[in-house]
Amino acid sequence: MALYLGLDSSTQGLKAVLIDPARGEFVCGSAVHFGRDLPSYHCPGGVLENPDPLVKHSDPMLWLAALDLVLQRLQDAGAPLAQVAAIGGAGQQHGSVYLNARFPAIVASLSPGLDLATQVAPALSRRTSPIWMDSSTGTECAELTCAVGDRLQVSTGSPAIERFTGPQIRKFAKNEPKAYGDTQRIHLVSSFLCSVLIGGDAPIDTGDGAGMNLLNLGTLQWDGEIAEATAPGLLAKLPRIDARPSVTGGLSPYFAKYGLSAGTPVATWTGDNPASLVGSGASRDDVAVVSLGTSDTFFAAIHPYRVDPDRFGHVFGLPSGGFMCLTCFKNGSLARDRVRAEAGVDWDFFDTTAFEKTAPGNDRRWALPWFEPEITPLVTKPGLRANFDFGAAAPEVRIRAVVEAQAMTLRTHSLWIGNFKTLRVTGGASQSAGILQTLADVFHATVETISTADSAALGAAMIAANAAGGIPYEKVAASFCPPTRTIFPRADAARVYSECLPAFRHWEASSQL
Ligand code: XUL
Repeated sequence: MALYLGLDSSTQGLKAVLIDPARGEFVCGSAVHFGRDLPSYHCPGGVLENPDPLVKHSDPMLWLAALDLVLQRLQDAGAPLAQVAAIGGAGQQHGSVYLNARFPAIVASLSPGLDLATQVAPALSRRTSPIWMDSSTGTECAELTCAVGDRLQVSTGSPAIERFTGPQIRKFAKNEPKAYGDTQRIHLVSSFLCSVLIGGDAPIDTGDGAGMNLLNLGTLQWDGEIAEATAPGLLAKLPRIDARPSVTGGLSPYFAKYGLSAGTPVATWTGDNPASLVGSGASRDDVAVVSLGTSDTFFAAIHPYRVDPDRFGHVFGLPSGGFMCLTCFKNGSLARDRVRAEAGVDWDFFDTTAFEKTAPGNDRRWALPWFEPEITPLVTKPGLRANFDFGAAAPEVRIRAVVEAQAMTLRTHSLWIGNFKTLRVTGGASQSAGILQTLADVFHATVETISTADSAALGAAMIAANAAGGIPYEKVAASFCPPTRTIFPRADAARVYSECLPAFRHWEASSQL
């Protein structure tokens, strides 16, 4: 029996799923929550505290501690890890790990008697990792735009973006030149964890690599001119590119302590969004995915290659071939949770009761929960925006105002990707009946969910099955991603939203400052 293990190192935790493609069955899964399970790293929500709301870093050793713990949990639960035929993985996008000259020797000789974090810590040339939530590189983005011009977006799929790795590296090289000089290798979260698994230097795939403002999507290689404009000597510090995830190495003997076999093929890791597209069974270009996690993202496979005229969205490589477009919203599940908690209600109320007690359109009361500086649209001064007295309103009015506004902002900023008749909704909030119906009505589209909300971990397992087992994506998707729920748009509600969209867009634009 050949089983495939998929891992997803996301913002708030690490998830694992084990699948059996021959039987079309999920075997088991496990998860680690960074804040609850590893409190000694002081990263509740996956982020270190910082007085500057624009700076968001995490501790890369936390991700390694979580890798040890999730494998330990799988072993303790009796998961048949000896039957794992290959491992795949996904990581939160854009986050970067800075490593010194000792990294290759350290990962090549990991001792099973010690944990990963203790052994790998001396290989860091920068103790913390900027992650995708960081918006502190406005100056560096302006400098890169000035140096490279419009070619940056045309060649890399995105204009200079604050959270993207290139501007982050530029800021580090400018502010800490000595530590930058000591850095021999800069990995993404995905390629860092993959390197530790194989005990070597893993490549970066084009799905995650395109989130760096450094990869030329025409050649599928690093763009030397852009790399040099970003930071001196950067090209030599970047791993190689794997144009399409393939088997990149064998599992380090360190992991035999969890019952996995040394030498098990490991596929090149990718970003959580490209993996999620694969794991949602949406590699076709007539289906878009709405992923409702720490970030809310809207993405779809695209043909032919095109970039966002409004300069918010991105183009990434797609692990199953070709390209995908994506628009990302920073205030996703954490913002919804804060609105729920401040309204003093439970999730049943948020997901269902609030929508039974109010009507679609909410009398045009909208609220955008920009508690953190927002990415789409660009908002640097955080704070909730509402066009009514939010604090004085009933919980159900506040909740509908937030859910409808989030659905309308998703619609507004995804139009460049296309007008889709089918949306696959994934991520934690895909369990919410109120959110699903609102998305169906606002997009005037059929909304589908699949059996797992962990589509990135599933996608990672599917990538491993394809890369190592040669199993076609369509075949695994047919077993693991059929729709389990279908929600249809309601004509009356869809009309209400179509009528208020122009006014909403006007209000959203005027609320950015
Ligand atoms: C995508 C993005 C986020 C992260 C975290 O561009 O920044 O979705 O991948 O999930």
